[in-house]
Amino acid sequence: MLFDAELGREIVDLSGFWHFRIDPQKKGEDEKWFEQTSFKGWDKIYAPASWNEQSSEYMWYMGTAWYARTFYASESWSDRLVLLGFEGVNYKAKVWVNGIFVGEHEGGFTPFMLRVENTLKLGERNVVVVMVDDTLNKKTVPPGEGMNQTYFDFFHYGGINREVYVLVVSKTYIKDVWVRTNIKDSDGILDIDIEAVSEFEKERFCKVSLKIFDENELVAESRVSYMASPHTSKTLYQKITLKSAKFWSPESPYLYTLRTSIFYEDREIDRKETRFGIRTVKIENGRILLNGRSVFLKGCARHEDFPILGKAVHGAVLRKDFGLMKELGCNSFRTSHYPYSRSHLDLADEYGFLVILEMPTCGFRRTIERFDDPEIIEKVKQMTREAIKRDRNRPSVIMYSLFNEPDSSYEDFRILLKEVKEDVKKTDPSRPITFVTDKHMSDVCLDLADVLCHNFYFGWYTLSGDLGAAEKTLSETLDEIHKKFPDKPIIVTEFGADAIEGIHKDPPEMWSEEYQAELIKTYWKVFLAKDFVVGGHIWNFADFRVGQSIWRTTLNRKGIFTRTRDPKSAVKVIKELFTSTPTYR
Ligand code: BDP
Repeated sequence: MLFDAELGREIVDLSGFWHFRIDPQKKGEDEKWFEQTSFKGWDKIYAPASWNEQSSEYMWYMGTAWYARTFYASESWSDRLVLLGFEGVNYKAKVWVNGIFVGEHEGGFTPFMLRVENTLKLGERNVVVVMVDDTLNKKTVPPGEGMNQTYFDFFHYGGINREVYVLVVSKTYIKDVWVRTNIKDSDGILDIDIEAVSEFEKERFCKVSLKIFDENELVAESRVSYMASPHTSKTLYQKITLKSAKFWSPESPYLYTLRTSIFYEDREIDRKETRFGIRTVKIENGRILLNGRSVFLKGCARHEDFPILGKAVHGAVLRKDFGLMKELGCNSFRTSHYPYSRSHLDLADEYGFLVILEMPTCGFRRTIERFDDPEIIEKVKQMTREAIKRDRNRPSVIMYSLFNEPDSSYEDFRILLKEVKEDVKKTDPSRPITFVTDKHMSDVCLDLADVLCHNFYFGWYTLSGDLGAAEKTLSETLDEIHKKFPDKPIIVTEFGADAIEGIHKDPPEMWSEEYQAELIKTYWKVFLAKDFVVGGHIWNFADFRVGQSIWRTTLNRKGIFTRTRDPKSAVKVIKELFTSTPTYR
């Protein structure tokens, strides 16, 4: 693992086998397991990957588990800052280096970084210990009460699910780069914020250089100087115009790279690379406009889920999935129901997908949460902020979905939604926001969304087995919503049916491959007949693992592919539907 963004910096990847020990009685902290240097008697587990499917012993384990490993800290790291980066630990993490507590984090799908240089022994092996706690409760995001009592419909995989690494940077370094893009005639207009942190004890006069490369060569550059004060962070702003720029779109996902460097006494002391694409997204007259053209979103909502790996979907699987989506004629997906990994979204930028970035805020029911609870509000804001900060440079991300199927038919949900929306507008005012509803006409929060996103299961959970009635009700419901909000575009963010591979019925019956294909065809026909419907996402791309219940046979089987990506009958039908539906309408 080497993130493009970190090229040019020193990075140590901590992927591999970690010492591992579950702690059902939660005694590890009292017994100071974090001070251990020998891990005899501990098991082994691979990270990044969830612990559950790596051994039958851990399959249904929910609780505290400890990870430990060593890494070598080079002597050349003296007088530098050392950061320990975690891309995603589900759900809570507490971290110690050489027995010293260095920080903690809550939320399984967003990254965090901890400063560790003061605890390191240079020229030696150092021990990092991570205590992970994936216990669900009513105040976790998403909430739940047990492995089989979740308020969300996907398996609760625990552990270090995404990469862990050590990043070594200069004491003056670039913490964040944010590139906003705009288009004026044939030019690309870039508004760039550079957040530079300085931890030197003295003031230092630094120069920052910005170089923009297209796919081949340097196309623009600029410089700015500033005084870096001790222990401060400073945001520098630059505006750059790229003459006759190449714009990003699904059919031509053109990416630029911004190389930001800090120079001190003419020596480059830090460098960060940021990829971006130039494109605009606007909601106007009931349409989603990408670079001024009205787009139609075709695709599947998905999950990060794969046998044995759990919630860590490795590069080979991602490559396979993007290839399949392209073949199907998809141009879009939603990161249901949490922000996907960085490499996942890197591919979306490269393959030209239009992504609705969803937050891990699923299962917000009034019976389990008070929507005005300051603790919940703060948690949701923090996770949302972390996700947006990570992904706001991505051209693929065209919209933020702040919740999936909350209890938005109650007025008090507005409190939470409004607060989060206001916060989002501070972190990134440039993108439309939405939330995904299953409440339809009884939803009292739709006015707060820029785009209306609805999930429909007529013909499955209701009007079961009756596709004629499903078609009629779908059509009438969409018309009713449109009548109430004529200026807002509608995306059907979920529709589908479970199909068990190998079950065939003529005429089509529920659970058969034919019924799934017919239902999708029926819905698609309705969408295309209504110009206010600007997209449809099938639920789901692939079968995915869920908890145990009388509702599911180990998997949610609404995938059009099996869990290991074999096609069901619907795939052929969808290919025809999607390839004959143009991206611009
Ligand atoms: C929707 C949920 C999704 C479920 C799906 C289903 O948003 O998480 O997996 O229903 O029941 O309501 O398959």
